[in-house]
Amino acid sequence: MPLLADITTHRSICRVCHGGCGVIVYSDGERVLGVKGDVRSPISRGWMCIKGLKSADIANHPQRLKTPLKRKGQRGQGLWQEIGWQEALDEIALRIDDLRGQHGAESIVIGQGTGRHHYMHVVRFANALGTPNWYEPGLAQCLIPRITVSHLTYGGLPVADYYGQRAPECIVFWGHNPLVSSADAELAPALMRVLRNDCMTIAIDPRRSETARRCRMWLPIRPGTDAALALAMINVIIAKGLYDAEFIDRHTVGFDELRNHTVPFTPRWASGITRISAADIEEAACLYGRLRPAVLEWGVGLEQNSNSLQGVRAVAILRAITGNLDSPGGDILGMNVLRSYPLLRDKLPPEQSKKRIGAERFKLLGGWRAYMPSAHIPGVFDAINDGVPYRLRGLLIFGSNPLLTLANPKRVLEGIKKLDLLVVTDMFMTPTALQADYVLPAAFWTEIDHLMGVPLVAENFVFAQSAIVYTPHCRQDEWIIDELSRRLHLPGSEVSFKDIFDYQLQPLGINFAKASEMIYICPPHRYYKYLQDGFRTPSGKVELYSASLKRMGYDPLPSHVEPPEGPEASPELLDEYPFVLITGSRRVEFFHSEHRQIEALRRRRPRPQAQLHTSVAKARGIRHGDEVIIRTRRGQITMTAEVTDDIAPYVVSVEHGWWFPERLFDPEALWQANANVLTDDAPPYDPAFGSYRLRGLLCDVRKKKKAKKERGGSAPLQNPLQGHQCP
Ligand SMILES: Nc1nc2c(c(=O)[nH]1)N[C@H]1C(S)=C(S)[C@@H](COP(=O)(O)OP(=O)(O)OC[C@H]3O[C@@H](n4cnc5c(=O)[nH]c(N)nc54)[C@H](O)[C@@H]3O)O[C@H]1N2
Ligand SMILES: Nc1nc2c(c(=O)[nH]1)N[C@H]1C(S)=C(S)[C@@H](COP(=O)(O)OP(=O)(O)OC[C@H]3O[C@@H](n4cnc5c(=O)[nH]c(N)nc54)[C@H](O)[C@@H]3O)O[C@H]1N2
Ligand code: SF4
Ligand SMILES: [Mo]
Repeated sequence: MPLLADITTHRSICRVCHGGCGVIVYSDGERVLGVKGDVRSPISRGWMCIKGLKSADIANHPQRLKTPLKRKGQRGQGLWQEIGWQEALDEIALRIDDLRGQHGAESIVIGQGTGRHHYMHVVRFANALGTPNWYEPGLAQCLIPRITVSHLTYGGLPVADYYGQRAPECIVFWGHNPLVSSADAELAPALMRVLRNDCMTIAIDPRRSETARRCRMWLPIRPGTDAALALAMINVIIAKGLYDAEFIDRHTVGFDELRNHTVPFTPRWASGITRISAADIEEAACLYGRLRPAVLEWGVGLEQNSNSLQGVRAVAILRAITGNLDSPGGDILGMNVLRSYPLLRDKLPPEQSKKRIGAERFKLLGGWRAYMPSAHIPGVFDAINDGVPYRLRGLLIFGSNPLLTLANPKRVLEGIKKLDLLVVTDMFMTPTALQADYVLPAAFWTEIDHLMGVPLVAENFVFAQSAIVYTPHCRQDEWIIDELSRRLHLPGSEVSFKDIFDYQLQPLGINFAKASEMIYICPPHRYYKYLQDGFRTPSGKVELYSASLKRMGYDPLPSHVEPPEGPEASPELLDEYPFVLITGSRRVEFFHSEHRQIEALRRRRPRPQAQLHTSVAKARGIRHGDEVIIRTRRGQITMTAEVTDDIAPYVVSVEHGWWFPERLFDPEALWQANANVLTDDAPPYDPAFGSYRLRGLLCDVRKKKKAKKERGGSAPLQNPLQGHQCP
């Protein structure tokens, strides 16, 4: 028990999720003893979510990896030799060098996880190493469509202005649940403050999510049909003259084309597709069109389907025609106050870029117009498994758990077994790390030096933190990358990640040491930047009609495409799979596949849950808390039923990321409740991003029967998709 006199306090930034909440950390110099919210944070103002509050439990968890490990037995057997850092890094560097010499740098894939502190450093490493093949489980399925479309349409990613003098009059939450997700450092507490005002709020979501429950209007959309709804809202806004004529006249191109294009897309047309009544569509469009300033908050619900480009484009255009861009209390364009991360793109030779898996086909994911060119994940696993178009042999993973977070994880495992080299850096032994040749213990947020732009990508503010406790055994990912780079004599290896922090801070006239003293750096926001600078698009205007997309062979104006597996496109499947499946709606206790071993969090949510509507439960004889089997054409999993009225009556929503640390060595446990057994990594993909389908698929749900009762079957169910009429 440390004496009170030995306890020190530090101010820092939580990064259990994408991060950003201000924290006071109590420590005895060796361990984190506890945390609480920092009231001085300009955004979180003392608030923290339950995961962040349990940071000490995570930091000090007995199952944290404590030393580098080298595999002794078969992959997945869990027989390890403990080795030192020098030995591990020397051996890994040699193995990388061998692969590079024998098969080319492109044979080594770099995998990483969502929006962590080391994100850009990993991309830099791939470029320096000369491999075009890096990936992240989000990207085409998360944020890259929103970022890319925003750049194509208005030259930057807009974020909600919850921080200025003026509050929004209207907020639309589109496939987004920020009260739970605090996604991309757009933190829930800022939104909570705004919601206390009397503003109009509309949620477009198949579930009445935590955020939707706080909204005045809930539009339970059929998953994967967002483009149709957005097109109809554009139609109404134009037909009723609710657009910002002056803004359109002065700052946009292609309005006439847009107007002509959207004439057929009436609320009545969209109603049949989205299963939202025409009256509700019209009302939502009128509210969003009339109230200014308005914010349109969008989430990953728009992207995890095979129409991600045009769905996101249609929604993006709504912002532009209503003149809400970069206005106080509206959707503001990023200030990008940090100098952009030196990614060493010029070190990747053009002949190597050409070898990027999927680049030619998915131009906005991997081609030269891509925001941050990366490889197409299903293609990567084809290349590992089948050697097509060439064999990928090494995989270095920094903070990701692909056996839980990628679609078709059984194929991922098959591929992993074939690799010559798998290195996983993680804080815990995960199912993925269990397959590795080397496992390296990663540092937790209290143990790292870090600089972040907030919100991610837009970077209106800068937060900085320095390590509070240095653990002797764990290392920050950036340090590991620097050490490998030096051993491999890679370009840029003379620069350390901390030098890069100083470089990024130059425009602010401070260095990292100063920034981490200040912690929160919040320059005033400049609104209406386009009046002076124009929009950062080829025409300098908002491109409602995108000539760039047309040149690349994509539709210059958005359109609806039916989800390829669904009640309209594949009615022949409805007898067997009568429901629409969505996966991965966030839960506040867990970040993706993390935290199942953190007792205080797991106790709050001990079992994986599937949400289904009361009417479905009744017809299937399912009660709240029953075990249910959810099946798609690709496989089945078991979860606990959460029966609710807060979901469209034909939708089943399953949690993602579930594994059981207490059953790490049971091979069946990995598939038991793994949502991605149900999802689809097969074509068709989004034509520009290659997005695959994690939401909007067909499924069935049945009560799991005890062996004896199995014969009885369940009551015949009236198909909730056929015959569902809009009011
Ligand atoms: N079915 C379905 N699948 C999905 C989604 C969905 O909605 N539905 N969502 C997708 C999306 S949007 C995303 S972004 C991905 C996320 O996919 P991943 O990024 O693979 O998700 P995590 O489970 O968070 O994996 C992160 C791993 O990194 C470890 N870790 C945490 N911090 C650090 C660190 O600082 N360094 C290192 N080295 N390791 C660390 C954690 O212990 C964990 O094992 O999942 C995707 N998968
Ligand atoms: N606690 C916690 N926070 C997280 C994460 C986490 O795992 N846990 N993950 C982080 C990551 S990487 C991401 S990408 C963000 C995601 O953050 P969000 O985008 O806010 O969150 P989700 O809950 O994935 O999805 C939002 C909503 O989309 C709805 N939805 C599903 N399909 C559709 C559809 O077809 N159309 C529409 N309109 N809505 C649909 C779901 O019901 C859900 O309520 O969260 C981040 N924050
Ligand atoms: S929302 Fe994210 S940053 Fe804030 S306390 Fe929770 S985990 Fe930490
Ligand atoms: Mo994500």
